[in-house]
Amino acid sequence: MSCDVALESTVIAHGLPSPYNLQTALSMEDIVRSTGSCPRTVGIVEGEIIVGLTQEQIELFSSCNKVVKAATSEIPLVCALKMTAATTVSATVRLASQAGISVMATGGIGGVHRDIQWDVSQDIIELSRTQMLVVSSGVKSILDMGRTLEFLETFGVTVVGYRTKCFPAFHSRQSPYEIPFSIDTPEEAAMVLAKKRQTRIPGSVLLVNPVPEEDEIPFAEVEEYVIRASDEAIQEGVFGKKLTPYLLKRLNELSDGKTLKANVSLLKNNAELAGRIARVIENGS
Ligand code: PSU
Ligand code: MN
Repeated sequence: MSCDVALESTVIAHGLPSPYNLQTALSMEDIVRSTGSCPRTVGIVEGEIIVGLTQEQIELFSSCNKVVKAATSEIPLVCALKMTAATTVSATVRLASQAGISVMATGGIGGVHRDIQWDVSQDIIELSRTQMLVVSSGVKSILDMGRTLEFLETFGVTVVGYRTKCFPAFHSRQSPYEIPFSIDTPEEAAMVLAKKRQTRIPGSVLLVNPVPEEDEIPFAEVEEYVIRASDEAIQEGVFGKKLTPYLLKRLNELSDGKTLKANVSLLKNNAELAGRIARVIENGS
């Protein structure tokens, strides 16, 4: 088994502002390397699927405003039309799995949005059908966490906390939601994935790893920003693919950069844990 760790490119192209996007993407790769694993950032360049973007390609994703955002369902379209697309968690999980990779690191997965309009991310559907271990800091705080957790349950995604029994809320370590199961080591994480494979249960293991303490923002504070930003999105008629990038940008402005700092910190922390888990898997758990 390879000790590759897949990384997504939507967070580079549409999630983080420049120059933090490029810096973070490259540091995540370095951190994965420092654990002895091999980073493979996934993206689609002029219609070609790349599992392991070069530094130049990562630079392109972080600076070019023609990069579209592709979920799994859009992979055939952007390939046929020879477009350049950043892959979301759903597309990354699918493409990385097809390339034989079993571990991925991201910030937060998509889920059920809070607004009145029905908006549920393909991430959950993909996690229900592709076997992968995905390290994230929960779901994005801009989402409806309760409903997202119910959706994860309905779709049979195995959710487990890393040294926590509280479902982390991305920018915060705490939330009102509990997780019944938690593990403490990369070895246990690898074992959970191995058991999911042995029992032939489709879908992923979502390992939720709270943001490092020094960079967390209290839950109630983030809630305030999210409520305000969501109201503004409704007023300005922002929805669909543009909603997540819009809200992340507004949160950063409202929090005076604190949400960005937390976002970068948790991405690096997740890359490290994913790298350590991939090493354990490679060594044959
Ligand atoms: N979390 C972040 N920033 C992001 C994303 C998640 O902090 O940019 C991206 C991921 O790629 C995720 C996607 O898969 O947002 C979900 O988008 P949507 O809600 O449109 O499905
Ligand atoms: Mn959506």
